Amino acid sequence: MSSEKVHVEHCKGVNGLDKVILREIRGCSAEVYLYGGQVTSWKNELREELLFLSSKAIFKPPKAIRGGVPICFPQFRNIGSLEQHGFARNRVWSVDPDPPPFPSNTSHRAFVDLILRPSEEDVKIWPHRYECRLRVALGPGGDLMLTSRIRNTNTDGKSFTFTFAYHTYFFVTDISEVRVEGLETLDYLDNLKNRERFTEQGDAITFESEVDKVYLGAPTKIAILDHERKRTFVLRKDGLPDAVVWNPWDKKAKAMADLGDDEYKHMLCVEAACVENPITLKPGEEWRGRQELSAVPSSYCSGQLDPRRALFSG
Ligand code: TA6
Repeated sequence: MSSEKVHVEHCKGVNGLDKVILREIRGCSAEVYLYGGQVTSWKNELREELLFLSSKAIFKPPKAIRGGVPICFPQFRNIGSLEQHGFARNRVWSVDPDPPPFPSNTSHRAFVDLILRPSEEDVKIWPHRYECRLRVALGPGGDLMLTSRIRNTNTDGKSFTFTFAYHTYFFVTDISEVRVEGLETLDYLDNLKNRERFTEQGDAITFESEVDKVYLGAPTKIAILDHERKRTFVLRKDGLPDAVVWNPWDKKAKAMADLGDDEYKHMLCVEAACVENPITLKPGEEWRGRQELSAVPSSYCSGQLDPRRALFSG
């Protein structure tokens, strides 16, 4: 197999949908479907799956794939007239043949550049033209980087405003043994209480019932500790000031056709997002947002994050 193929393989996935497999020499991998521009798998060098993907996920347009990292654009939640979380995750993206050079060109070899432009149908439901680019890159150490660039390409001089989220589903061993660090004392909007604003208490967040909160002005680094597996996920974000935390718990899980009744126990959504202050772009302007995920042994992270690693040191 050519070295290029080792790192990037274009193939068919579920229901014959196009997907790209990214591999690194040490055995870690990631998979992204052109449908939705959606990462559906991220494995470490032991081939352990680190993202949650519902056993009942529907790989068939127009339903979004339940799990991995759905892209919420041009809106997060149904603020506007569009369906919840916008339509980017319900569209087939293309491989970007000629991406503009990335500001921080990484030395990674396992990456793919995707692009989504509106169809004439899309323009009818959201009257704007844009280029929504996504680079999915797998670092040599197994880190998963998602970088989005959204450019306003309106020719009518009109600006547009959007909200955005990487709706990341982490796989956890047992949700009742999971802690999230980094969101303490922040203000949040509680989607279970009509988006009312509250302030989080002073210690790590734990889970014993449905949670659906948008934390405002969240730090660049958030840790998700899977106590059972002695594994900590570290989410680093840039250009995405907020963080959504969601678990449907038992009742909501039962009501979701594309989620197993008990699967809420093995998932937690922590989503780098821009919700509170929507982004406005004039024609020609571009926005960039990034999230980097890593999975490390929990012994390294018990209450504080690794101060040695600067955000996006690359
Ligand atoms: O991110 C949390 C949330 O907005 C929840 O309110 C819940 O609706 C979840 O997203 C899943 O939404 P979806 O449209 O993917 O079923």
